[in-house]
Amino acid sequence: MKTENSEPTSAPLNTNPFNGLIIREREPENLEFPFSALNSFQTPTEQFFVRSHFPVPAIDMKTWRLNIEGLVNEPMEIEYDELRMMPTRTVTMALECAGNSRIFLSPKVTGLQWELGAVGNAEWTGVPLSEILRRAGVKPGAMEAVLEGADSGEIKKEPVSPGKITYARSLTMEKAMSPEVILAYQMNGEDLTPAHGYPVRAIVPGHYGMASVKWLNRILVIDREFRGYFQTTDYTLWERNNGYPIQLLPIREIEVKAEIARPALYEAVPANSVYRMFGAAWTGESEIAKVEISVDGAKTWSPAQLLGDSVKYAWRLWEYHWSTPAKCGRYTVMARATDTRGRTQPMHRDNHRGNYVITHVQPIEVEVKKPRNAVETESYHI
Ligand SMILES: Nc1nc2c(c(=O)[nH]1)N[C@H]1C(S)=C(S)[C@@H](COP(=O)(O)O)O[C@H]1N2
Ligand SMILES: [Mo]
Repeated sequence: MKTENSEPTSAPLNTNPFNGLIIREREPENLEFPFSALNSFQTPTEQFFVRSHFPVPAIDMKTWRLNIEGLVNEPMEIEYDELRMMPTRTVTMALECAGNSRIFLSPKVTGLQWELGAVGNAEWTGVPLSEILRRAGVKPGAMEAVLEGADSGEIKKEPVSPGKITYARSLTMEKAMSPEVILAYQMNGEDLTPAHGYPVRAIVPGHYGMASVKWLNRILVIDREFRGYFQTTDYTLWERNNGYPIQLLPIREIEVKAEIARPALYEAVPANSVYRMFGAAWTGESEIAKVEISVDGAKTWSPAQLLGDSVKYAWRLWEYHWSTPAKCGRYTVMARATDTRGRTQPMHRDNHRGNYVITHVQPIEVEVKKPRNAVETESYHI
């Protein structure tokens, strides 16, 4: 077996050489990973998607401090050098934006029109948040820890913000104290880049990307539910009972999902040959149990092979050798993941999810064609 950072068993054959990112928005910069270029367990930093609501904040490292305040015995100001001397932990985590795959929704919904690539899997190193909270001493009655970034601005598109706001999200005390939640200063073994939150960002494994606050400069412990814009006005879902909305809740945990990197949408696939389908699957507080493939419009499903070892919170690469039909034409392929808690991706979109948490099985249409040399041979005989 292989270690968590090794490459898949067999090297992908039909690798897309494209190495850059797709622009979804110029300012603030929002960039997508071209998912069909997926080629490794760990997403290289330069290919990791970027999701920012405001411009990258200017940070002066001479005056930068991480402030721990609120319901704590000892409020603290931690300098960057101090933080780097504290006990460390490294986690590999699939970070997916809650709006990933939005472009597939019909009718179209508002928000950045992400395809498959608002997700990446990187190795993050930093200090466990629990370590810092323990040092500060959380007082009885503490309910949530608010993580605040240094970036701010006004959201002028719907839903508009109440004037200028700062990016902030809260964690329940239970999640904040979980050992996997870290304040990361390194990504893939190097210091964070400005786009990914330099000097320090939260990494919240198991939750959608919005929880992993970048450019972190304040942690506020509070005795109630945080009601900030990014978890009341935006990034929320209605909890329902028999279809009736009960209460508006912040989006938190990741749902199980598989994505197909190859074939890409409308890719020309050679007829009557073996095509290596390839992709990744991930889930929330659980692990991937299986990925299944259908090449006949969801009538039958066959197991894909899971590659490497399972690493909790990271994605799992998979492959499937598809014996393509002899008959040319349009075919539909699908991938469906199930996790060890028994949750499986739904076949259809639940519209109550609005413009977030897009995990229903995506049909990918491909064009099965005669291999090029076969076509050439034929025309030679004419
Ligand atoms: N301070 C701050 N943190 C933030 C955001 C932001 O706009 N500001 N965007 C969040 C969202 S919605 C996502 S999906 C992830 C994206 O992280 P990345 O840009 O490193 O991929 O960062 C999260 N943390
Ligand atoms: Mo996001």
